[in-house]
Amino acid sequence: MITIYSDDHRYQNAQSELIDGKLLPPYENPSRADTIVAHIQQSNLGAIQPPHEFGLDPILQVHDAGFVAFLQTAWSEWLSVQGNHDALPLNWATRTMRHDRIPETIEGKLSYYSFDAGTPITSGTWKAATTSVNVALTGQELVAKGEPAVFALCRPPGHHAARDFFGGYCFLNNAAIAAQAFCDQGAERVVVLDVDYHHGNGTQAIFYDRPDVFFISLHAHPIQSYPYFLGFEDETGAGNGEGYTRNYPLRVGTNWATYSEHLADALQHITQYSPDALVISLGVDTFEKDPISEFCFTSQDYYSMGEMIAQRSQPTLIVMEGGYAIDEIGINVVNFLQGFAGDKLTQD
Ligand code: FKS
Ligand code: ZN
Repeated sequence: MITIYSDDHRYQNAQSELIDGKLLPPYENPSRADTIVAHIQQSNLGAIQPPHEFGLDPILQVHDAGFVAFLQTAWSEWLSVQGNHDALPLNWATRTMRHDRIPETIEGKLSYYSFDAGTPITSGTWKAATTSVNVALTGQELVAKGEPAVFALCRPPGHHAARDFFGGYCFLNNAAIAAQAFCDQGAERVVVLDVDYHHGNGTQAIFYDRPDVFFISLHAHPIQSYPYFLGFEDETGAGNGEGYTRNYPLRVGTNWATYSEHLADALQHITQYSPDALVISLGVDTFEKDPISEFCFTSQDYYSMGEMIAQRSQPTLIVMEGGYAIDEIGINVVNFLQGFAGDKLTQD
């Protein structure tokens, strides 16, 4: 299986992350992708290729133009007002407040265009986020040209980013942009299967009222876990998209035995839909030792998961999302990819 990767992910390298009431060294840091690519190099998985540039057009098929313009200039505006430290929002328009006025100042725009305070914008954020999109789109192009499966080693991740807001370490929604590219190239039905620990609220919202992209997600129950306000079972799509969103919220402590039963159900729905292409939002933060998550997968479970999903045999783009147990992140991703490719386990 071909991997698409660029060192430019290292441009997203924040000083700290606001989490659990503390400013800590970021969990979402460059060593994540560096470790994954090192493990792929040591495995027999296949070639690693660089992305190429796709420009803003495919991004603007999914994201709001004002939001994209904001992301592009946010750092330089912040730098001139606040100085050379990471930019973070501090407040949001919640119940009874207005959502129809876009502030003029950078502090206000950060608030308007975000949904959490754990996603720092840095000097390199735009470079890293657009490279991450190019990684996904380069993979998408190879799949569209006939590669059965490609791994897009995206960083920063994307699935929490919606049409016009960032958050959850995500700025641009790599998986959604790739799914949209399949549609724009003539695919009639695309599935996004999201197996990250956290609900992919951004991807769901982007495609919620559309029947041509079916979003299916297994994740920690939003009543217990981030992002809290989307990903419940009764969210099934709207308008023409009714029936083309499916959520499997699972309780904290879920292991592979329980998870795989729900995954089997999800895969049946995928088969019935008969998609032209499959995009997998792959997070390995379902791992038992993940520092910010509470499912109980073992490293071997990722091989089983890859194997199980591969049985559908649709053209597949695998897009990297979360996973924070640095010591095992490479093993877990390679295990999934080898399970998917039907390769022999080289490491466990
Ligand atoms: C824990 C609070 C955790 C932030 C969680 C962000 C998760 C990001 C991710 C992605 F794939 F996008 F990277 N707050 N007490 O893993 O879903
Ligand atoms: Zn996650």
